Amino acid sequence: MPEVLTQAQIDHYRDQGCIVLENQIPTEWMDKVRAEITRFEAEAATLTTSNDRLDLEDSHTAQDPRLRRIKLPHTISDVMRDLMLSDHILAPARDLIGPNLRLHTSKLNMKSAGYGAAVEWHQDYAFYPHTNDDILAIGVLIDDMALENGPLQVFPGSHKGPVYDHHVDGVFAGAILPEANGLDIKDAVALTGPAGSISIHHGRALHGSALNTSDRPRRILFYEMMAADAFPIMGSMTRWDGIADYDTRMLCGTPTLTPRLKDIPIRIPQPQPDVPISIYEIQKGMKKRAFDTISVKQGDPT
Ligand SMILES: O=C(O)CCC(=O)C(=O)O
Repeated sequence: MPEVLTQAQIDHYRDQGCIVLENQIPTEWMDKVRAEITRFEAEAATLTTSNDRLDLEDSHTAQDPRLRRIKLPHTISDVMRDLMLSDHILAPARDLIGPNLRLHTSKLNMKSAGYGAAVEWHQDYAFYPHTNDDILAIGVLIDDMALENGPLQVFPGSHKGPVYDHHVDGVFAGAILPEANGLDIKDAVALTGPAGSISIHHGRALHGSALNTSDRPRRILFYEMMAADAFPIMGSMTRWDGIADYDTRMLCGTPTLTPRLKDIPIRIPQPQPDVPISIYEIQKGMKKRAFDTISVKQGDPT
């Protein structure tokens, strides 16, 4: 029996590779998360370059601080760790990929009003291929998400298709151009909804997001996780410091030493570019970018 999702929601996710669940996170939680963001923004104002906690926009200056990502927030914020471990996040994940869950990573992507960076089209699975694809990302919508402030966009059904070649000139660039792969951007849907909603996208779903051209922020707190029996394939960008460290990332359930294998397409994200490990830096390897002008249609939020 599912814990929180209806069978219709589970079927929708399995068919589309994405779903928005509106108003999942109580206001008290959202207030605490926003207070934490304010704390990190104050820290960003003291920096001139990105560090291992905070990733700054290229246009960041001390006078005009511009934070684009809080890295691994669950390791530097008790609030964001506790939210990650709560049933608000884990119960829907368990309904979709089972009781034994391991964290892959967390990040809080900020698109500030008027300039927030685009994220080019990619599949998370292209960055971290595993032995099976019971892999998903839960996004906590910190702000109301509409077409103009750069919501996540997904090609529905793409999680059942190929793993696209995210290389440029033989080097992993962490992105693809939809039109060069026979995809029409008009088919993408935007995962919009009120603050406090969560989005869920499948690890193989092709997704990206445009610049924030609005006068309000767009912030999403992502928790990316997988079934505990999905093990990284050699060459995956998954951090691996041995099994003991790996098992500290268990979110719930029990770990295993027996990977489950699924017959799915795999492409190794190697060789890596000689840049910091950040999707924004890796995607600079693209010679052409998709997110200059784009129109999207509203996704089905059910
Ligand atoms: O923040 C976004 O809109 C997209 C984030 C994403 O896909 C990523 O960081 O891998």
